[in-house]
Amino acid sequence: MPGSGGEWQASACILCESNCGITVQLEGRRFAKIRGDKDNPGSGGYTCNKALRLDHYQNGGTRITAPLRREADGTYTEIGWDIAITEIADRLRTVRDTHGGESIFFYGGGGQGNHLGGAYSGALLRGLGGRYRSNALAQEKLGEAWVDAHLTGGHTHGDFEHAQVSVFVGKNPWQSHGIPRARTVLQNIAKDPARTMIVLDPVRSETADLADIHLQIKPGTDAWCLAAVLGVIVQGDLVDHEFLAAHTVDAGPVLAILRDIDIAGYAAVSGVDIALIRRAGELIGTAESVATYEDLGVQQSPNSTLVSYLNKLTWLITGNFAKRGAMQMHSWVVPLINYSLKTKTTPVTATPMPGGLVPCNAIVDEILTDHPKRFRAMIVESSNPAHSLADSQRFREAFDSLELSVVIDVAMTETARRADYVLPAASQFEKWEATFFNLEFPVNTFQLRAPLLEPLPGTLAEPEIYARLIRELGVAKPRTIATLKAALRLGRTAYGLAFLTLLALDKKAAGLAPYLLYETLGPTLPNGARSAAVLWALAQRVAHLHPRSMRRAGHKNSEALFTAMLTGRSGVAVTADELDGGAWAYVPKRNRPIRLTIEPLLESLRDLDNKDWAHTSSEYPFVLSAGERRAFTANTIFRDDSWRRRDATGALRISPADADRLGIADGGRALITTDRGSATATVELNDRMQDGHISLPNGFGLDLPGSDHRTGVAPNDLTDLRRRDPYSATPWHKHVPARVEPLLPT
Ligand SMILES: Nc1nc2c(c(=O)[nH]1)N[C@H]1C(S)=C(S)[C@@H](COP(=O)(O)OP(=O)(O)OC[C@H]3O[C@@H](n4cnc5c(=O)[nH]c(N)nc54)[C@H](O)[C@@H]3O)O[C@H]1N2
Ligand SMILES: Nc1nc2c(c(=O)[nH]1)N[C@H]1C(S)=C(S)[C@@H](COP(=O)(O)OP(=O)(O)OC[C@H]3O[C@@H](n4cnc5c(=O)[nH]c(N)nc54)[C@H](O)[C@@H]3O)O[C@H]1N2
Ligand code: SF4
Ligand SMILES: [Mo]
Repeated sequence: MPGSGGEWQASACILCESNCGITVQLEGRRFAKIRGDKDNPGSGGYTCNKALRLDHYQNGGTRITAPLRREADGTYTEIGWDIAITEIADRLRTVRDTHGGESIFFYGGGGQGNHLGGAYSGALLRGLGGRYRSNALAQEKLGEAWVDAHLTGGHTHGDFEHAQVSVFVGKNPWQSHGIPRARTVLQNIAKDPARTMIVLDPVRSETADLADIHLQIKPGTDAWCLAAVLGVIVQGDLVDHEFLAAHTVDAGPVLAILRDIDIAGYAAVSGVDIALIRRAGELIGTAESVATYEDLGVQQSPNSTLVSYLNKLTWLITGNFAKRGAMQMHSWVVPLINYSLKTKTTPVTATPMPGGLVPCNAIVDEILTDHPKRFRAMIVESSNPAHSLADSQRFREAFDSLELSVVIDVAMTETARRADYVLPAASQFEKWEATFFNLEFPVNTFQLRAPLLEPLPGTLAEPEIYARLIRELGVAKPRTIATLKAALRLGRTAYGLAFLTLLALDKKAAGLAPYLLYETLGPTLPNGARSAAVLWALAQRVAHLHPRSMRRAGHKNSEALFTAMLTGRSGVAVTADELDGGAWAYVPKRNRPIRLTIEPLLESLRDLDNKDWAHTSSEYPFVLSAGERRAFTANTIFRDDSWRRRDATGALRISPADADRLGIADGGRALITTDRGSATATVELNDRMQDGHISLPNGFGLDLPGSDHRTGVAPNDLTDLRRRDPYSATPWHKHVPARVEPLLPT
């Protein structure tokens, strides 16, 4: 019985994509004790400092416990679920009938710990005839996804456990993780004299402290620095010609440009000693194995898609793919991004949608316009775009202008506070939950988490919320459901056949598949695990695409895998592969051989000679990184400031020399101004920062109920929608021109 306390129960941390396994001992509804779960096949007992604070998520913030409707005067009225579902369905129907289903836009579908509900959201959107959706990946990973689609045809992940050379490009895994057991892995690399770590970061991050080579570039100059590193590899002929001949085509034009790179000139632009760049290039070019990880430091900075391409070229031209210690591809339980090369565009501004997602920086202009195809309604789930998207002011204007807005969340967030309807979700520890951050190789794991507690009265799990809306909209034929139920009574084999026949005959039913599973298979699953119904189809998908890897992980067929997922409380291995060569099985046919030339990006590479790397001015002389991961940040998942043990105010970090010049003391207050807004922060003198570079943490500046002041700065009060990448429209959150002025103590 959930919530009764006493025994240790398996679950997972929901604060970052590593989703380390935890076990929890309850006292009533409180998390009395939390430990790493040694039985978790992904994390093996590891956690970082943050997992132990999870009670502040479950019990710290103020929950919503009834559906809310916004009235004309801006106040909210609690309404019952039946009324909420009827009214929302009515209004969605009106928008659809007046403007078409494509004017209904879905945002979110999961955060760092909860994707199971999102698996059902697509059924609602497609049931309404909607086509456009997005989430936070569309402000970080779209450039990388576009490059991946051209090169290996899918997501790659480094084997840092074994890599001889590990390279972190704009990534601080000591704080942000992203690789299993990150701190242990980093310390092992640092301890081992035979292994090397290279870090590209303008800040001397905690990861840089452990590195052998810290390429401490000027912010925003990664493209020049990586081009110089590639120049060293090509000009020193450290290229793996055998790999190129066997597995790639079109290397010629790439190598030709790199042969002509002005290494000294580019090193000078990046502000890094040329000797260090040479050493980095030589190490990468001669190592047994190289693994790299690029993240927000470059993906939310100038030239991000080009940098992604250059990063991938470093390991491709040196043959560091599909072997032990190198870059690997992996299975997916369900892909989070679409790696098709056919990029659709948004309806109003015709912005390309790599990965199939509407780029976050395009959303405002898809709403705030009189274009007939504009988005008119928005459903937001498990996300807080009024806080997390660039230029919050503009986003709020856009959101407020919608004909209908619905937010599904556990708390009254910055986004919920402006929605027409707010629907209260059960927390991630009160329902069946999972993430699809299953990105590992050679063993890829998945964990279906059982609820630890009964849902707070008045709340519902997302799959049930979507099901109620779909039922009310009446978009599924009752006969379809009756047929599937009848087939299921004959057994799962008959059910599977009936399902396949249905999908083949009825295109509309295919879009509703998760909902149909929920209504038919769902109620037959043990322990109320109705939300897990969709896993049955996902297990079939794994069995269909990767039968050998699935069997190697110990599952003889899809039913066995489904049962293992349902019953393996600490998680299960889904696929297992050979470290050497196994990853090729995941490269789509169209990407074999790998075509190395991406013409527009080569054009951008050629252009670097003429390009200005600086975006500052006399008015805004600093580069602000708005949203740094620190020891006590976790997006906006905790809505309770007391969870933090340090950096309680979310300090502005600045170099001691800059602070001295400005006359600001440690602990003093400063005014930060950008072309989009200004904010005040407490200042921390920090010798990790180079002169001219300042940083603010992510996740601060929340509007909490019952409090009339914010703690720290909401970073997107300062960021600009228009500063974005030309290919993927990803924002420059890490590169905001800014001014800093001292404030007198008040
Ligand atoms: N503690 C904690 N961990 C988290 C999260 C959290 O909120 N808190 N969030 C999770 C999420 S959603 C994500 S996406 C990941 C992100 O993980 P990371 O990308 O590692 O996080 P950041 O700290 O935003 O940025 C990484 C580094 O980029 C550097 N940087 C800034 N400008 C530049 C530049 O111009 N070039 C280069 N090369 N580097 C630059 C910063 O100094 C910083 O060290 O973290 C996840 N993990
Ligand atoms: N300036 C700047 N902006 C950034 C970044 C940056 O570095 N700088 N980082 C960007 C990145 S990488 C990311 S990933 C985004 C993150 O930003 P968002 O995608 O907006 O996600 P979170 O802040 O993680 O918010 C998660 C939401 O889910 C809610 N929630 C928690 N549990 C549940 C549940 O069980 N059900 C439901 N329905 N809701 C739940 C929480 O209350 C919260 O509102 O921010 C981006 N924005
Ligand atoms: S690494 Fe991420 S998932 Fe693991 S305990 Fe820390 S915050 Fe939680
Ligand atoms: Mo993220």
